Amino acid sequence: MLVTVENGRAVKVAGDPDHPFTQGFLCAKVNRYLDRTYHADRLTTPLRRVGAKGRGEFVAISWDEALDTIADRLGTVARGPHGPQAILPYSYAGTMGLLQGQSMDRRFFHALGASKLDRTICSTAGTEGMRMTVGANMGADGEGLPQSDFVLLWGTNTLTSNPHLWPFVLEARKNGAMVIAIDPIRTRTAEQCDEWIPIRPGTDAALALAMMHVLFAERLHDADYLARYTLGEMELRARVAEWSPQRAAGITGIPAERIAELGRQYGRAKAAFLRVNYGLQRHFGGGMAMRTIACLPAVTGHWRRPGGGVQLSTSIGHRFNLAALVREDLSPPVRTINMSRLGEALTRPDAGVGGPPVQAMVVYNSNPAAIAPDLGAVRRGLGREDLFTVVLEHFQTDTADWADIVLPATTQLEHWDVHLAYGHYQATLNRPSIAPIGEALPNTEIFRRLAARMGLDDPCFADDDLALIRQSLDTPHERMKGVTLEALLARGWVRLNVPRPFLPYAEGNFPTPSGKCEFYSERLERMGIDPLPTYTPPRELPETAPQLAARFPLVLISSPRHKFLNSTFVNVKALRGNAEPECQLHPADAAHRGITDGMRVVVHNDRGHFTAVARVGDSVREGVAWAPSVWWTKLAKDGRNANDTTSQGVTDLGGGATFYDNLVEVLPAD
Ligand SMILES: Nc1nc2c(c(=O)[nH]1)N[C@H]1C(S)=C(S)[C@@H](COP(=O)(O)OP(=O)(O)OC[C@H]3O[C@@H](n4cnc5c(=O)[nH]c(N)nc54)[C@H](O)[C@@H]3O)O[C@H]1N2
Ligand SMILES: Nc1nc2c(c(=O)[nH]1)N[C@H]1C(S)=C(S)[C@@H](COP(=O)(O)OP(=O)(O)OC[C@H]3O[C@@H](n4cnc5c(=O)[nH]c(N)nc54)[C@H](O)[C@@H]3O)O[C@H]1N2
Ligand SMILES: [Mo]
Repeated sequence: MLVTVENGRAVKVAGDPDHPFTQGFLCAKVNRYLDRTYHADRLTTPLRRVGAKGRGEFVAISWDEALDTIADRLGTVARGPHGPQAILPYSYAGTMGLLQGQSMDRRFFHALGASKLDRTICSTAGTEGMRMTVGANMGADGEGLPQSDFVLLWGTNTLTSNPHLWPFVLEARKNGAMVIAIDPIRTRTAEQCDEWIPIRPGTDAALALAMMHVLFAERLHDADYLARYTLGEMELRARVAEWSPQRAAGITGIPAERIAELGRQYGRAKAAFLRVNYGLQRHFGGGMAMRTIACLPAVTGHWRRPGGGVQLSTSIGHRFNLAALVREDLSPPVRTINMSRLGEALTRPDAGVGGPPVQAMVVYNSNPAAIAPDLGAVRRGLGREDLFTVVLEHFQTDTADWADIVLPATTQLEHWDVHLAYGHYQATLNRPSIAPIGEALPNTEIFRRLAARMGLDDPCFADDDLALIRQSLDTPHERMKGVTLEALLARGWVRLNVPRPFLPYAEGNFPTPSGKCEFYSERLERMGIDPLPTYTPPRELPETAPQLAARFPLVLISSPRHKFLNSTFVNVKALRGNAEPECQLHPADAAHRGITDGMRVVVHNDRGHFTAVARVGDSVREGVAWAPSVWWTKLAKDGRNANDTTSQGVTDLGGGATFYDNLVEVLPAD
């Protein structure tokens, strides 16, 4: 992102035309980054709560008073009967910068002996799925996509959540590739594809198994690649023999003919690109689904060629020295709390979390009162009078309303950072372009000052932000060769030391225990999980939970609204417009509930409810409802959002959140 500054004020943000992947344009949201940075509601001073919890009534205080209050209270908790593990950090994706998201903050909590947080809310199921099959969450290079002859956009709303990939998709299509979307929703992406395959939610593994059935049955496999670079071919063949297209049709809702043809199209292609994204792993069987899909390119040998393979992420390709940043060695052995079960951790510590109750929580880069599942439980927890809550924020969010102390943080225009990428192989420097707004401070500086206040005297707390950047780059890893501060300062980004396009598994080299693509996984076997690819159904589908489905027959998917970034940008008027929370329904589902387009509806299940405006059309599969998310609850008429209905259940692998494994009923609000 290039920022133009005049007299100390940023006046324009634009994409960098020289960047090989983002190619000179910004997404719909970040285009409005100035509206957000200079928003009249930016927090400019520390605040102390004066009203009841959750009311959002605060007065301005000085940094000294704020930091003294926090140090005093955290110190009291740490020295108390439950010890420092009663303190919980809570952070995720508000910024994904390594400095502002995982450096001083982690050092601070580690040295304090606070509980650790398992950051599962987005990607751990898929990450583990990839790890079990190919060894790491590192896949095909999007810059090779133009050379692909068959593109499957599988559980990804590319035009919304990954728009920079789109020009590469268009180039592949210009070169003759067919582009197909596999999604329960006809998203704006699916609309632009050659075909939309409306799959039943959470059933992707069944589709992938049947595709492999066809590949072997019709001899479309690459025998040489299989022999050299894979483990468990015979076992896989036996497994997929059970998965005829007819069987998968009954599960996925896709006609058997279409499944068989998809297997053939895939097998005849020379370099099929599977862009899988995180949508399809937000179901109970998400880890196994990802693992199963990741087997496909090894069956056909597509990893050999540019444009071939599967991409869930490129993040593990980046090898910053995270160990030096987070300094886990400073931490004593402590318990870990799964962030996807925050409601339970705050309200029912004995019910599974174990260890002492959470008495203090420090939230930064996250808005759990909007984005965490089962918001009813989360709000009950945040409302506890005995819980001390600190929130570092740009804005008075849903979560900040529950805080005891709110601290104003800087935005990306105001601080230093470095970033890995999860869709390409360039490392990025974020340099500040303007002075902080008001009294805002970078997260790094806030934790540095807190560490000093609390007497944490390890020399690492004296590192300034540039020192942190140098430490993050100080690594002997081959792929980071050339990624230096000097090179980053010169251009803003540096391509990792990998060929273009990068073909990570062209000649095997899978970072698994066996060094091969593991169709058969001993690691899974040891975990008591099926060692072979299989279909693990969602928890909430009519066939798995018939009694629940009788009362709540629709699967609710609450994936991002085009102009929101999770809960970021929701308060930017230029992006929200006059919109209200919506719920899209298939005409057949709407008709027999007496729902018409524009009608106010209640979406509910046993966990909770929220209201929305109904949108009726055939852009969702029958039996599926779509609530574009993630709304600030305080900007909705009823003070709720889709996460009032989502569950704290976690995935088969990685303990991930299951936002889309969610049965609901939708009724007219009246
Ligand atoms: N504009 C915008 N961009 C974003 C974000 C944002 O909030 N807004 N968030 C960022 C973040 S943190 C992330 S993790 C990514 C998320 O972006 P993606 O990884 O693309 O994930 P989702 O948007 O959750 O879901 C993608 C698609 O999967 C579909 N889907 C849901 N369940 C299933 C299923 O069982 N099978 C299949 N085949 N499809 C399914 C959904 O309908 C949706 O269209 O985007 C990033 N980019
Ligand atoms: N129903 C439903 N729930 C979801 C999702 C969904 O699709 N549907 N998506 C899930 C996913 S994939 C993710 S990743 C999570 C994301 O959820 P979160 O991790 O909470 O991410 P955001 O909502 O984008 O940002 C949270 C806050 O971080 C603040 N922030 C940004 N930069 C900084 C900074 O430098 N310092 C400080 N102190 N604060 C900063 C922003 O102002 C924002 O209010 O939500 C999950 N929840
Ligand atoms: Mo995410």
